Amino acid sequence: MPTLPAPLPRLLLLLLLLSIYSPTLATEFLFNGFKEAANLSLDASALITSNGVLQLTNDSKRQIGHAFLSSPVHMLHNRSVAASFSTAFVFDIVTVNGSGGDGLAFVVATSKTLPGAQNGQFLGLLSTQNNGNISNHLFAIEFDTVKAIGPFTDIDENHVGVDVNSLESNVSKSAAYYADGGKKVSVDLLSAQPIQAWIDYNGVTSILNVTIAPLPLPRPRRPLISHAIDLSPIFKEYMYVGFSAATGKLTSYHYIMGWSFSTDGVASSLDLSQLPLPPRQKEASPASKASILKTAVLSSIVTLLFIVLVISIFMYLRKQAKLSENLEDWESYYPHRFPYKELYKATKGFQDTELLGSGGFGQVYRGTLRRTGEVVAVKKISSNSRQGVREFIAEISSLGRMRHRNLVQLQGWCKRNEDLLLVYDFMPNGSLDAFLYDHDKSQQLSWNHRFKILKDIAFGLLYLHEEWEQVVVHRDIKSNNVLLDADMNARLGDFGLARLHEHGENPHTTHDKLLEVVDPRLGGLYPEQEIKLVLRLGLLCSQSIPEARPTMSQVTRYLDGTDGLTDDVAFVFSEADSMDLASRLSITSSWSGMGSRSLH
Ligand SMILES: *[C@@H]1O[C@H](CO)[C@@H](O)[C@H](O)[C@H]1NC(C)=O
Ligand SMILES: *[C@@H]1O[C@H](CO)[C@@H](O)[C@H](O)[C@H]1NC(C)=O
Ligand SMILES: *[C@@H]1O[C@H](CO)[C@@H](O)[C@H](O)[C@H]1NC(C)=O
Ligand SMILES: *[C@@H]1O[C@H](CO)[C@@H](O)[C@H](O)[C@H]1NC(C)=O
Ligand SMILES: *[C@@H]1O[C@H](CO)[C@@H](O)[C@H](O)[C@H]1NC(C)=O
Ligand SMILES: *[C@@H]1O[C@H](CO)[C@@H](O)[C@H](O)[C@H]1NC(C)=O
Ligand SMILES: *[C@H]1O[C@@H](CO)[C@H](O)[C@@H](O)[C@@H]1NC(C)=O
Repeated sequence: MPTLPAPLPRLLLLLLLLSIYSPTLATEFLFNGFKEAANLSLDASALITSNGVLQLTNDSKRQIGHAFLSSPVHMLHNRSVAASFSTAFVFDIVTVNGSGGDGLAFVVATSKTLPGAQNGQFLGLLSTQNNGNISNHLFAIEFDTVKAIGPFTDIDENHVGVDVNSLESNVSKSAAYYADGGKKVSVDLLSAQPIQAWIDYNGVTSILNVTIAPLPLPRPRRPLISHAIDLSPIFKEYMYVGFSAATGKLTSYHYIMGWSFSTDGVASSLDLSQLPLPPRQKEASPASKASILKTAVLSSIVTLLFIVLVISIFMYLRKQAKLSENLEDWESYYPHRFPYKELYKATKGFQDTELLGSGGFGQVYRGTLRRTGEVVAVKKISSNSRQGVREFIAEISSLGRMRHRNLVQLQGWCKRNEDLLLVYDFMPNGSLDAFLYDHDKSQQLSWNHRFKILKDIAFGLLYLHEEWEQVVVHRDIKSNNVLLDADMNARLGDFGLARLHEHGENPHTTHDKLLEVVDPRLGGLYPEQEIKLVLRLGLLCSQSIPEARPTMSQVTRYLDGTDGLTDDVAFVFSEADSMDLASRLSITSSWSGMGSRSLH
């Protein structure tokens, strides 16, 4: 019987034993994106996006996201010595809502779910219950974007730390890398730019190195953290490797785009060109939509305010330009000139509400002078002829010196482009025509009043014709040029304007409407002698030949009874005139005649 050679079963046994204790226990993997990685265990808010990005948290508050390699990794050799390991990964922290929180960590732990772990500053790793307990067997490299202040303390709100069983880091450094020249360059974890991290541990020398650099920089030679630490008491034989992230009151999206790991030498380099990009604002949450809306509304308001401001400035400048004085040289030589701005303000911008009336020469506005509070009447004359304005102003400014109780006092003048503005004392009782033709008011006007008004006007004309230093011809005496002051004294207005009108057509020199010879509204209540006097005087002043008319001093003497006007006075009328005698007897035409006496 042949027998099997003895060495064969022993060899088989040896091969079997070798296969059990062989170094095939080493783990090595490379994920350039997580599209095909069915080997990750995701927990809580963690998910893989459609394009293969591992999203640990979204930007909702108080979340935890865990992602661990499904199968455990052998981390302790000979049941006592921590295995060397090397890992590299690319992460991206994207903050939508303002300041980000809380952070993410690379974790080596005994559990894939880390039960009881808290969000916020605990990063989904530990809790107040077990923080610092040596039975945790937890190792983590934290990338922390919030500065914790109790129950453990962080150095700042942008750091990398080494954690053993506790969030109180054994060592932590502000996020940075060493450039080749040795210069330390800080890295903003919340920059929303992808950052690569390298973690290397040598189980023989017990040196742990942590290095970071923003993409696409190559691995810096000098690590940010190089720390001697024996992980043998921390690790158990089999551990889970993966990531944890959490949000608190502050939030961020925490993304991992690629991950390489090895317990057998240096981890393979990630192929940066293959890494998926995290979704940008495309996946905007309702919250961020709200903030985009808020920004839009805010910027609209700011834009609107800006436009309003620009328009206001424009309007202001335009108004200033409108009100600015543009004086011709000669204007400043003449006295009694008002600035246009003052009159513009006094009349509220020549508003219709301030319009007192309009007549042949232009509109009259009520105005209140800001300086004195005095009420004035501003006559706005739109002169259609520029020539003669200077001469007119020369005359007008001298009229400003006239003072007579039966003249409406001229306070001053202002020239504005084509417009001439004359400022007069305000006459509270308005013009005589209103009294004559307004039925209610005419009742108040007794014969005595009327006779007094006649005498007042006669004295006003006497002053213009004979008492003032130069002869001023009115030429437009009519009831709407006779104004009544507060005490019902009659005052003559518009004197001196006739010259201005020589250049243009006088649109309203009317011979107003014929009155009955005696106004029936007087109801027969008048002294016959006075009526006769006035009628005769009217006829006298209307005679065709000016020389035959009485002078104003004679007229006033007749009126106040100093001279008697006899019944047998002879009138000189042309044939045409005599046909129209009735109209000459009206009071208005008698005033017109009075005004024309000194034409010769
Ligand atoms: C993932 O799981 C599959 C099937 O279980 C296995 O073939 C593959 O090696 C695993 N990959 C890693 C990296 O563990
Ligand atoms: C974030 O994830 C959590 C957990 O999956 C979910 O309840 C929440 O609605 C998500 N928030 C947003 C804004 O997507
Ligand atoms: C994000 O901001 C919005 C608007 O300020 C707020 O309503 C929402 O709660 C914030 N979300 C988080 C997770 O902080
Ligand atoms: C494990 O123990 C054996 C025997 O004691 C030793 O030869 C070997 O080097 C150890 N391995 C490690 C990784 O320490
Ligand atoms: C540490 O955790 C263990 C296991 O949960 C527990 O029995 C022990 O009391 C804890 N120690 C402290 C100091 O909390
Ligand atoms: C850690 O960094 C130091 C300094 O650059 C280096 O000498 C050492 O080899 C590194 N160790 C590992 C495990 O990468
Ligand atoms: C971190 O290292 C571990 C293992 O060496 C120690 O047990 C801890 O006390 C230490 N923690 C800190 C905060 O230094």
